[in-house]
Amino acid sequence: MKIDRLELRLLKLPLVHFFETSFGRVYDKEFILVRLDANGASAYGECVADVDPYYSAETNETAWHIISDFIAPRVLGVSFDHPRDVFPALKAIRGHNMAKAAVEMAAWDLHARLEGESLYKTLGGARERIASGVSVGIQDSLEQLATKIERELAAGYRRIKIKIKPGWDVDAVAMVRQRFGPIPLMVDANAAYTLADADHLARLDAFDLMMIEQPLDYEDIADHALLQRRLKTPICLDESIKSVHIAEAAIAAGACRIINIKPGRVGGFRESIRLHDLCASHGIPVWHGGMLESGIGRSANIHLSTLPNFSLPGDVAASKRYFDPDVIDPPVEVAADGTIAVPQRPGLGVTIVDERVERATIRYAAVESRNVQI
Ligand code: OSB
Ligand code: MG
Repeated sequence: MKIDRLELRLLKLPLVHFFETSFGRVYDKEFILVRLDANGASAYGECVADVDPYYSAETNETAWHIISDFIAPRVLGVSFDHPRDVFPALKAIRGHNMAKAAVEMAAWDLHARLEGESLYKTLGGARERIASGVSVGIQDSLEQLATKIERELAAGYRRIKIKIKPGWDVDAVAMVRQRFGPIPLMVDANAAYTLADADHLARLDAFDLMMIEQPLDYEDIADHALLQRRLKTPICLDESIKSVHIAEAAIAAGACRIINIKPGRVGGFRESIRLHDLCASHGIPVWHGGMLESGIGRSANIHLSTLPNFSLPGDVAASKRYFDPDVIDPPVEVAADGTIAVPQRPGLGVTIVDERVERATIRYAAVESRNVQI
């Protein structure tokens, strides 16, 4: 496929409920949507960068800059035999995995559409339904947290994750266990602690959690290895796993027993598949993370979650928890058994409502190959 047009949009959608992590509270979702055109088909990739550099160093502004000034000239007018060739073609650009992933994932969608095949098949997945879990943010009170969890359990979700931070951790977990009993439960600290908190974090061992996600700094593999030795609860790394190479080091160091995969964090589907395979070869289970994606990014996550080592429920939940309406119609829905059906039509296999995309667009640019000098 020869990519002959790249379009960028910055979209802003209000969130149904605010979402709070250890690094702050958000009320809206602003994200870049990439569209690629080739051979008469068009395809989409959603960038998971945010307004601010709190989850990772990238932001929407940096991603816009890197995609327009450095990635577009390396893909426009270029014939790719397969989308797995896109990430290597961007090797000269250091970092900026979220920007790279948005374009690379659009190339996978494009390839799958041109082949007339559902994306999960192109990615090498097999299952037709995926297990869905939810990530419940920090609330204003424990009572509010209990109300939210009650609603998610009633909807059928297969596991509950709660966000924690110093001052909202052991008491919150104790409340959930006391109110809801032995449900599949885990916590995510988004790097809010240091090794000096090890004794405090070890108090969580009493609650039989599935895992504790990213307790320490995003750069800190060595301290996670020390902490894992002091905890019975498995550590799952998120922010720290910025590449397959870092994952190898983290596994070798014993820094985690589980890894969460977000394609945006590692540079797209190709690298996510490599990470998935690496984890499988070490007996490390993986699950699919979420970044409050719209239905477009969410459906990409659903497709990747069909690979065999995604053996734990992911943070891939129904559209209506986030956006009303979503930019796809029908939205992503969760069945009463806590599973989501994998779209079977070519590519992402969802219907994007152009008029909703248009209405949410706050910035737009398009580049065509004939205008570009490489
Ligand atoms: O750490 O997994 C995280 C959302 C934004 C940034 C980081 C994270 C999250 C979530 C939400 O936990 C997952 C989702 O429901 O999309
Ligand atoms: Mg996380």
